[in-house]
Amino acid sequence: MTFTKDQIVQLEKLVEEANDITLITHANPDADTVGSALALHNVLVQMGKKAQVVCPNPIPDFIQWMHNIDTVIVHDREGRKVQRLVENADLIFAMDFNAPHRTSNIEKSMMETKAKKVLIDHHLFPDEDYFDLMFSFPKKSSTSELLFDILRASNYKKYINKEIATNIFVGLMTDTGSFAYNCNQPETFETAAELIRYGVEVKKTHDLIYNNNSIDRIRALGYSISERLRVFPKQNAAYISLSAEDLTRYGNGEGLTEGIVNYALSIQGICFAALLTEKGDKIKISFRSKGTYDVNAFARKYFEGGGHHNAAGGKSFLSLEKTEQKLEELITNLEIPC
Ligand SMILES: [Mn+2]
Repeated sequence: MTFTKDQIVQLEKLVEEANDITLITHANPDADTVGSALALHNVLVQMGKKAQVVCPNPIPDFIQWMHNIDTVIVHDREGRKVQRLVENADLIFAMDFNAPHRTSNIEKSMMETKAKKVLIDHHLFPDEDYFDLMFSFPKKSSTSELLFDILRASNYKKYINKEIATNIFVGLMTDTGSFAYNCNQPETFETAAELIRYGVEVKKTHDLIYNNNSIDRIRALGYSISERLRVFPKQNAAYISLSAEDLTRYGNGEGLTEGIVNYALSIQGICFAALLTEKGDKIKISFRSKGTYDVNAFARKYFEGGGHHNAAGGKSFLSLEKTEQKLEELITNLEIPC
C-alpha cells in the first residue's frame, strides 16, 4: 500500500495556497518526529514559504546536533508563540503522530486553528475526522521514510539535499533501532541506499546518535540495570522503574532514559519489557515486546497510551509504587508468548 498520485497533487495544492505553515511534532519528541519535521521544513523554506517547526516539550540532547535544530520553538519555553504559530497558520503538518492529543500542550491550539491539516505518520488509527489530507502508513518503518517517499514522488524532489537526507536518515535509523526492527522489507534498505546517494555519512551519523552518551546517561543505565530491574522469568517479562529521585541523581537531562527499556527486552527469554519513570504528577511508561505480543493494545487498554505492535507508550496517575503494583498484577496474569 502506498499513497496515490492524487494525494500528492492535493498536498502540492495545499502547500501552494499556504503562506504560513507550521510543522508540529509529538510530545516527548524523538528523532523521527523532529527529523521528518525539519526535513520538510527545509523543503518549504527553499520554496520561499514561511515555515516553522514547533515541539510541545524540549528536544533530547542526542539529536541537538541535527540540521536547523536551533530554529525549533518549544511550547514549554515559548507557549504563547507556539500557540500563535499553530492558530494563525494556513496549513499545519502533524509529523509522526496520529491525533491532536499526542501533542499534549499544543492540542488546544490544534483544535482551535482554522488551518488546513495534513497528517504524515506511521501510527495506527489516525484521527480521520481531524485531518484534511492524510498520509497514514503504519507499515512504514518511520515517518521519515514515508516523507522521503512523498518528496521523491512530488515536485519537491529537486529540493532534497544532504541536510534533508541526513535528518531523514536519523529518523529512519532510530525508529528501526539501527535497522534491527520495523524494517523487514527491502524498501527500507533501498531508501537508506538512496539517502546515502544524497550524501549521508553513515558512520558519522551513527556515532552522533549512538556513541554520544553523557556520563550521566551511562551511569543511569548501569544503575537501572543493577538496581531497578525486576524480572518475571515465568511470564517472560521484565521492567525497570525509576523514581523522580533516581532521575534527579543523574541530572534528569532530556533523553536521559531513552532506550533503557531495550536493555530489559534484550534479556534472554524476555519478550515484554517496560520502563516506568516518575515525571511530576504522573508515571510515564514505555513498553516493548519481541514477536507477537501486542504492546500497543496493552498500553491502550491499561495505561491510556498506544503506539506500535512492538513499541508503545502509556501513562499512569497513580503513585510509582501503585503503578508498579498494577503492572506486576497484569504481568502475573499475562500470557506472553516468547
Ligand atoms: Mn516514528
